[in-house]
Amino acid sequence: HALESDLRAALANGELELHYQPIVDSNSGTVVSCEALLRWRHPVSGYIPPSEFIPVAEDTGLIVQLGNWVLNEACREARRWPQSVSVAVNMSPRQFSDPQLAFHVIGALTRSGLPAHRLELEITESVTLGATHKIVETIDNLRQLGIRLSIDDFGTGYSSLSSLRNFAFDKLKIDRSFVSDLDKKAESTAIIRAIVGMGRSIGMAIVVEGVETETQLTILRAEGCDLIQGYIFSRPIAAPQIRAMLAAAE
Ligand code: G
Ligand code: G
Ligand code: MN
Ligand code: NA
Repeated sequence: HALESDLRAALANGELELHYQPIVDSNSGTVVSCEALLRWRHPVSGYIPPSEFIPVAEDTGLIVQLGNWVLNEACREARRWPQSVSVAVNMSPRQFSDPQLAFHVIGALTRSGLPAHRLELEITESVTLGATHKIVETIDNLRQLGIRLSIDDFGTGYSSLSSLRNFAFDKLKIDRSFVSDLDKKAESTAIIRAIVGMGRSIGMAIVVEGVETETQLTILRAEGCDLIQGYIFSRPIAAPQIRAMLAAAE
């Protein structure tokens, strides 16, 4: 694959960057965490979205190296934020087949000095689906260290009910597809209400992604959604900007 060698070069040449999007307490407006999102500026092709290169990285196995870079970079950045703010890192299924995963995560925490409770790992059902005994054990070990676990894109089929039975998640992130028609379809509100009720009853905090309008925010607050992520507060922004935003809010 042509992108594969370019991606290797990108890792070596520092073409990759993490941007961060705040996740905000829906009542107080306080930023509680920021999600790290990969950005790649290719020297010839320009911006390449993660939806294009993450699958290539997964297919070629490069995701392990890439994922470790993300872990290290995200922890190092978060160490500079106020202590009340955590960092959320997206994890690919392939990273969980790496027997060294726990070792890499602990390494990123140790090198950065970030306490474990300020690192959240976001996983989709594709991680939990074929989960072997070994993967379940790895996830348990990570949680015992104090690392938080979120189930991402909940409701899409990549993350759904069966995962909740076998894994203890701290947070449930409702996929943004449920938000876009919130002000038009009563069904969407009913679905969100049901997810919030279920999440609550098994002790998970609820994050809603993709919130763009005041109307959506008002409905979500009324439904008891704790945490909001979306353009209404901020798009994903570069590290210096997120640092400034967090410092200004302190
Ligand atoms: O910002 P947005 O278009 O940027 O992100 C698109 C998708 O790429 C998201 O679904 C997200 O989960 C995925 N993604 C972004 N950064 C990372 C990363 O560091 N690791 C993995 N595995 N996926 C990522
Ligand atoms: O990992 P995940 O699929 O959850 O990544 C979040 C994705 O959602 C990223 O691509 C991010 O840029 C995108 N996103 C975050 N907030 C909004 C929003 O308010 N509207 C839209 N359309 N996309 C968003
Ligand atoms: Mn995510
Ligand atoms: Na998502």
